[in-house]
Amino acid sequence: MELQLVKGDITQMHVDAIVNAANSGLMGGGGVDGAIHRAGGPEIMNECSLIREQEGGCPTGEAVMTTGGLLPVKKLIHTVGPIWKGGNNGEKDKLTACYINSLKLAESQHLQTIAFPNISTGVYGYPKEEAAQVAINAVKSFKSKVLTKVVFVCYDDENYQFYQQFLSE
Ligand code: AR6
Repeated sequence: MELQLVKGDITQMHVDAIVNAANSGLMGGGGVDGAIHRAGGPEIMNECSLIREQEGGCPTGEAVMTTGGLLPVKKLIHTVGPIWKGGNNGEKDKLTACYINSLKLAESQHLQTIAFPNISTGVYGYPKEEAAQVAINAVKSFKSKVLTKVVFVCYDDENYQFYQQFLSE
């Protein structure tokens, strides 16, 4: 499984699956969630609403799947990162679970390439340096015979620099 680092907008990625940093109501919002819904069109929200009706949304740390709407991907994986509350409230385990559960879901659908944003490092306030370490460790610990490539897509310079540093170590 190759690990790749890209600086830019995740909606431009040509991969089998893009991961969205959603909220547990799957209601859409700002940040990467807003960008994905804008680029992917209203069909994605229709599918999210259905999941909300049938399953009550998506708990923190878990992941659900929709189609990619107008995006050039096979699937969208919506995962819900933890809101940072100081670090002693299970944030690290929940953020790890976001990455692992997204990878498991991708694998279950025989998807080979997947792109992640920097989950929880925007409005949810997870410190970027720590979040980068959690993300990289989680992905490296996941041994897959199906997935061939995992792309970390960093939108801001700060995240990009932490990923560059930790991926080269
Ligand atoms: N492509 C890739 N990364 C992006 C993009 C983009 N187009 N736009 C922003 N980012 P956030 P969270 C980065 O706030 O902290 C939403 O309203 C950004 O630089 O999107 O998990 C949801 O609905 C940041 O590093 O997600 C939830 O309510 C990273 O995406 C809530 O925010 C994550 O920032 C989730 O908060």
